[in-house]
Amino acid sequence: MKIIEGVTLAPDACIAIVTARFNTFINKNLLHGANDVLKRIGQIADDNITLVWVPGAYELPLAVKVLANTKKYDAVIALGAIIRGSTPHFEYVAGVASSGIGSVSLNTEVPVSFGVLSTESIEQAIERSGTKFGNKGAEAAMSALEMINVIKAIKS
Ligand code: INI
Repeated sequence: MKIIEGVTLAPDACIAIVTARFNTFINKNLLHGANDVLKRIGQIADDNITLVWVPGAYELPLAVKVLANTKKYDAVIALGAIIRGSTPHFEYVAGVASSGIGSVSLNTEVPVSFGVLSTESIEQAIERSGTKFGNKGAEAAMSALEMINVIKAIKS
């Protein structure tokens, strides 16, 4: 049996990270987690990482799509935090972000990682951005590293 499994070392990879500015105090910790994993585990040089800031999670899919279509990046990582308020706005932003980001990956065949938190409260977002429950940005970076190698192995 031939088994394809991605490793997480990708020293020659070029990565784009798109980060939403909305809820920056959470997102900067997601970004820190993603960067740490790319450099320390992926062994990716700082020069091979491009960071793009967008206004909010709603804008993530378009930036991710344009980056993926350049074919300059082996993976794109989307980071953001959508925190429920007292109106339905949360649902609209979360829906567009998750379906939009997901469809870019399928349409371009460029691995795209979803490091976007959707939480009921600020506390839940803090817990998932480098405290009690890990760091969604770090998780997304690990997935990107693995998927780069899985897709490369499938295509080779
Ligand atoms: N953007 C977020 O990234 N997170 C949120 O929690 C959020 N909420 O709840 O409003 C949010 N809204 C802004 C949105 O992403 C767009 O930037 C804005 O609507 C302009 O298009």
